[in-house]
Amino acid sequence: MYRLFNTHKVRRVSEAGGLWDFRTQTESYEGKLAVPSCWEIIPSLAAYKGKAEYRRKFTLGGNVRLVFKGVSHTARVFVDGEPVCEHYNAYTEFHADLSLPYGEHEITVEVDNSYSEASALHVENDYYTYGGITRPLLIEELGDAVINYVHFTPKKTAEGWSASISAEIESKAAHDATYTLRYTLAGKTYTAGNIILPAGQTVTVSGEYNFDGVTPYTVNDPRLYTIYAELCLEDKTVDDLIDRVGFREIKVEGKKLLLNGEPLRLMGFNRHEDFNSLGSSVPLQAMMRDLALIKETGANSIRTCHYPNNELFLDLCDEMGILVWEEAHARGLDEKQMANPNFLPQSLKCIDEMIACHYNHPCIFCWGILNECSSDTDYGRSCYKALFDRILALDKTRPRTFASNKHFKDICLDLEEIVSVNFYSGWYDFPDLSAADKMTASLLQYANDHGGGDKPFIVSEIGAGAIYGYRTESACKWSEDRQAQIIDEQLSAVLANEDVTGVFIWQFCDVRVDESWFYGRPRSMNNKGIVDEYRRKKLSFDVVKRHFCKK
Ligand code: ADA
Repeated sequence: MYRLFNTHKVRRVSEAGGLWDFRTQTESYEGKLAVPSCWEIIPSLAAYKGKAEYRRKFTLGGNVRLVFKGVSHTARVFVDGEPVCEHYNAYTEFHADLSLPYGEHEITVEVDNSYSEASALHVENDYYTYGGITRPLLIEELGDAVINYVHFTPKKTAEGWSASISAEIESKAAHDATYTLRYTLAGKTYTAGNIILPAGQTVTVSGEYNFDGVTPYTVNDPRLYTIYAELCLEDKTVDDLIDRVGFREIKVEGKKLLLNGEPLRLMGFNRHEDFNSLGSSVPLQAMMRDLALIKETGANSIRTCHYPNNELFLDLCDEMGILVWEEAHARGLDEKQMANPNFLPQSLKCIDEMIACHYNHPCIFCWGILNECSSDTDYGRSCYKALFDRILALDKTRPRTFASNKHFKDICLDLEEIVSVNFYSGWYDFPDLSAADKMTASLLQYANDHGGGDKPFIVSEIGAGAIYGYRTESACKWSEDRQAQIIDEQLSAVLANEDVTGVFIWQFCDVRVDESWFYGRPRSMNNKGIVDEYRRKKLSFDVVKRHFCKK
């Protein structure tokens, strides 16, 4: 399952999941492997870093699109031995378009999860880069023309709602043709007019449309509408695309973050895609488990630290009215790592792919970049600016932010619409400012004086570690008792400050980290979850619930 709804009626789409032939480059393992999954589910591959190859034969023909929802972290795709595409980054979708004679064809996917100079974003880190075809793989049968995407931008008007809708249409034909594009939404059909599509070209079509009698999307009533786009030749629908949208506007007004004019107070968690022995290939039922627990705490928001998430998870957040800070991939890169010549191109491509595919999700309220990277240096600032500029070029409707740990040395707060800071008073104690209330006030003051004034201020990470099951009267560090105490003090201080627009606890669940992080990461895990990797609640779970549910 790749979405909570069918994305096509006319275009034939099949999931190329199931068992593929699989072998590692070192030949330490040869056999079958499930797609999607992480190869770490095979005991002997639990710590495998390297290349592996997937192979499977399919009977195909005509214009075919292979859609990879996520391969971790580098993929090279071959059909009948011929290279057809390659892609870097585990967390964004890519596709390969083929024109094949009908018959049996062999698809080979070479996957690499090792670290090297070629990989600027997947590096040794405080989360684990798993290996494999970790998200769904689709085979789509195309006609002569394809709707690549439909982007829906709702706008509040005096009468109700309007929206601009833009669609990208790609020709797969050797001849020019003229099509009609139409949208059906909320029981009405809108014709976007005739589209002249030159052979082999791609065109973008935009228009403004009014919608009356629609219900807005809010946290308490997350009303979703299906938009059905059809590309027609004469009166025959030759391609289509189904997506879901919400009538909602996100605005920043001084320190307020507004959803349809109503101020938001975000209370939530940082959540890595990591479900104990399944790794980053988290199935729907496990996503539901996480969201049920998150909802139980009274949280209303999730930060997808530190990369774009599986679209199925975003569909669930849309349905549940859980607001999402989605983030382009990067964590804790210093200036030297940001100077890797692959860093900027890989970061820009991640932003392009993230926004192209996730633009319509009403749950996404902001785009984040470059968590705790080098926002205290001139070169670092030039990178932040380049990435923020790219986001603005692709989406003018959502605020932009980044989670900073540079505190009183940050020189990038003027580049964003929301100021976000990470600190761990009581865990990673800071000299003189160990108390969360003093730290919050000082960081607010610094933001006001350094380009971040009159903007929403989010505490994007705060928390402490605890080993599940370790409880002791001494409440020493790593005990659940101490984690509960620290988070209690942190949330009391942060939520008492009216200038704080939101708080995200670090983190929802314990996750695996690279072994080079073992020092300070017992079990080679990041143990700051309020549940462990098996989603077993720690003492801090009820502390968070008490704060988040406080009226
Ligand atoms: C940082 C970082 C997180 C995690 C956290 C921690 O704030 O953004 O990814 O590493 O620290 O657990 O220390």
